[in-house]
Amino acid sequence: MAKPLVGILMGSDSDLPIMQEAGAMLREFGIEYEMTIASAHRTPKKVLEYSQSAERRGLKVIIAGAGWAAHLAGVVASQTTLPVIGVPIDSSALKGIDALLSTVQMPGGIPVATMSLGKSGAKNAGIFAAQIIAAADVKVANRLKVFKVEMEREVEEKAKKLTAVIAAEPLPEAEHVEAAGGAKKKKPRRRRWKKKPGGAPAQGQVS
Ligand code: C2R
Repeated sequence: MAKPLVGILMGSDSDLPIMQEAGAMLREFGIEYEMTIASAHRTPKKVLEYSQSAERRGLKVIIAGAGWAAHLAGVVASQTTLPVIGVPIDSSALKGIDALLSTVQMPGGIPVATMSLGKSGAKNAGIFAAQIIAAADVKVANRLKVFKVEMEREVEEKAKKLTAVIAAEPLPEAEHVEAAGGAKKKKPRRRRWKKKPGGAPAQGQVS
């Protein structure tokens, strides 16, 4: 088996249902990866060891996902020059706004490429890692191109289906007209009462 090129870290096993989306994308592009749990808060020594040895072990990109006060990606980025992709996870009572801000708001000098919250963020992290690797790997670059074309085709198929559904099902307004026996009848216009000429002037009116 080839050496892993991407390391996926997560702060807790509770992050796995989200972070496995990143792994799924890497598999789609044929990129070897490794996955483990490490926490800057709970296992700081492991995080330091992992990020300091990552480049030596052949990793090209690190993806770090964490919820709550998510310091994991930032701490990893402080220990390596490899690109670090952060995935904020919406696992807290604040629905991830805490993780988003603590992942994205890195001080100058220590960048973390922060993805969107949750599953789509983890999926994008996998794609983004593949894009970094594709800069020096034609095979991965070609797979990414195919992925984009397929995505476009899927959306076009959905659009065609939607057009067919709309054509087959009349809109509620049209149904209403049909049920009434044809075209909708116009409501008769109410005539406005006109004052007779020479009638009593209204109160306050100057004659
Ligand atoms: P538990 O479910 O284990 O209580 O973890 C994890 O990523 C998880 O989303 C709750 C949340 O704590 C997060 N966590 C961090 C870090 N370590 C764990 N944000 C860290 O180092 O930043």
